[in-house]
Amino acid sequence: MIENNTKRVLTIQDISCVGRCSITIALPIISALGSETVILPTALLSTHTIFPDFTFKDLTDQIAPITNHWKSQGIEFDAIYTGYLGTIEQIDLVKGIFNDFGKEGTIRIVDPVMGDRGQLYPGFDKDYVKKNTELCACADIIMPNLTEASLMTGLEYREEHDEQYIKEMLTALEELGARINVLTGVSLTPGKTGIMGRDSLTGEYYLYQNDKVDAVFHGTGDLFSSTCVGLLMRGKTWQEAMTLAADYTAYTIDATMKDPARKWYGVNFESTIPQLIEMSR
Ligand code: PXL
Repeated sequence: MIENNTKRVLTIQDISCVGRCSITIALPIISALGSETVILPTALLSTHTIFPDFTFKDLTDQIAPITNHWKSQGIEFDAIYTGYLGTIEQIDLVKGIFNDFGKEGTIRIVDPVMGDRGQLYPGFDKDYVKKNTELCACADIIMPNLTEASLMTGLEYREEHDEQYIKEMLTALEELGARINVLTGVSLTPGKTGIMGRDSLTGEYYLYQNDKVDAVFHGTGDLFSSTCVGLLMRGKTWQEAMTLAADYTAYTIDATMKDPARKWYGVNFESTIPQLIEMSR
C-alpha cells in the first residue's frame, strides 16, 4: 500500500554546483529518507568555498518573491532546516520564514554552518556570527560544531576537551535560546568522536561517539545534519536521529577512505544510500 503521510521539509542553503555539500546533500538524503524536500537556494556557487576562485551569485533578492508566492498558495512545512547561509540579510529573511511558515508542530532546525577546526569559513566575520547566534535563538534544535559553538558563546575553542568543557559549552548554547542543543565533533575518549546534546526541557544529556577517522572530509557536517532531519521526520527521537546519523556518517566516511579526491569532492554518500534506508527502518 502507498503511504500518504509524506512530510514536507524546507531546506534553506546554497547550491554549490561541485563539491557535495549543502543542497546537493540535503536534497538526496532527506528525499531518500522519505520526505518531500523543498529547496530555497540562497546562492549559486561554482564549487564550495574551499576550492580557489569559486564564483558566487547571491540569490537574496529571490527569497521574498519565492516565499510570498508559497504563502499565497497556502504551502506549509513540517520542518524548516537551514545550513550555510551567505549573508546577514539572508539570516534576517530566514527569521521571517521561521515566523511565517511555522505552523503547529513545525520543527525548526538550524545548523549554523560558518567554520571548522577553530576557523571561520572564507567571507564570514564577527557580525555574521552575531546574526547566526540570533537565528539559533529562534530554533527548536541547533547542531553547531565546536568551532561554531565557541564563536557564538564566546567560550574558548578547545581542540582537546573534557566533559566539563562540553557541558559548559552546552549550558552556554542553551542560553542562546534553542530547546535542544547538540554539539558535534565531541571527543571525550581517545580515538573517538561524536556528539553530545542536551534537551533543555528535561535537562537530559546524551553522548554518542564513534571511532575517529584521522582524515579531512568536506561536507560531513551537512551529511550528518541532513540525515538527522530526515530521521526526525520519520518519527525518531532526537537521540535516535543523532545516533543513526552519526553511524551513517561514519559508515560513509569509511566507504570514501580510499578515494584520493575526497578532500575536495566530499563523501561518496551515493554508494551508501541503501544502507541509510536499511538503518532508518
Ligand atoms: O559544508 C559546508 C559548506 C556549505 N556551503 C558552502 C561551503 C561550505 C564549507 O566550506 O563553502 C558554500
